[in-house]
Amino acid sequence: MAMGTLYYNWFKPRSIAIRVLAKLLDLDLDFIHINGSEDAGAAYLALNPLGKIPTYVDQDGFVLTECTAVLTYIATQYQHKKSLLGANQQEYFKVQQWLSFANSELLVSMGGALYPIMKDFKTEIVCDADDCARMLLRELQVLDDHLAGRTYLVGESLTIADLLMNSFIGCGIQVFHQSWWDDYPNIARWFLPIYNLPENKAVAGELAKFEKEIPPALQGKKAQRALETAQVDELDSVMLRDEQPSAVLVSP
Ligand SMILES: N[C@@H](CCC(=O)N[C@@H](CS)C(=O)NCC(=O)O)C(=O)O
Repeated sequence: MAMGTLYYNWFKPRSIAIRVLAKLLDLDLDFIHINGSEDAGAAYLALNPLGKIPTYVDQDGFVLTECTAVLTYIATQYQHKKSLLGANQQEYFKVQQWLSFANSELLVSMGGALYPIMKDFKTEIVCDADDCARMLLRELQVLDDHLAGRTYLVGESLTIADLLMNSFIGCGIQVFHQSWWDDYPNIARWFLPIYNLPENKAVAGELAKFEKEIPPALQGKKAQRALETAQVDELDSVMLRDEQPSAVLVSP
């Protein structure tokens, strides 16, 4: 008998880290693919009234929704196999902090910034794309600053916070690869070794590289600097043009 059932969706990032966790812990889970809330049947809605993904059902029938709760629950249940919750109580809560940051800040901004670019994604847009872009860049900077000199988000070993954050950053890097590698060197250095873990690769596959038209606000720091230089040049030439008549006026 399987140790539990994960209702997931191949393409939705909130399911990826749980599947990677199951591999790292060598768990025998059943996996049931759910398309989305719109066509979730009555049986699934009884487990998760919003019809959202993921949902986990333990072997004794205990039902849990919300990806961060599911990750924490499974990691706690099987902590004896591998510790992925931090080395002490403070690290445990730092893990919770980064799970929440990833799920309720970074992924939300990234979704709002990404969906208009990936026009083939059908989804509900819940916030303005420009606001999301601004927030996303601030959050990425916070993450990059935090990861300076660190291998993992919390403490000295891999935790579920790394798994969740890595799956979300992976979604973004596939689209913003032109700028993120350069703009966020600490994220890049942290990202690859975790992405390349065999357990992660088995779930997430090779990192795709989409060539999409990126709006100026998200083109990265180099593009931003080029834009600012162009604006300063333009301003200088306007000022020079404006100065000429007065120079003529005061000349004898
Ligand atoms: N707060 C929930 C959010 C779940 C959620 O929004 N999942 C998305 C997939 S990543 C979903 O179910 N989207 C499909 C839909 O809304 O139809 C969690 O953290 O698990």
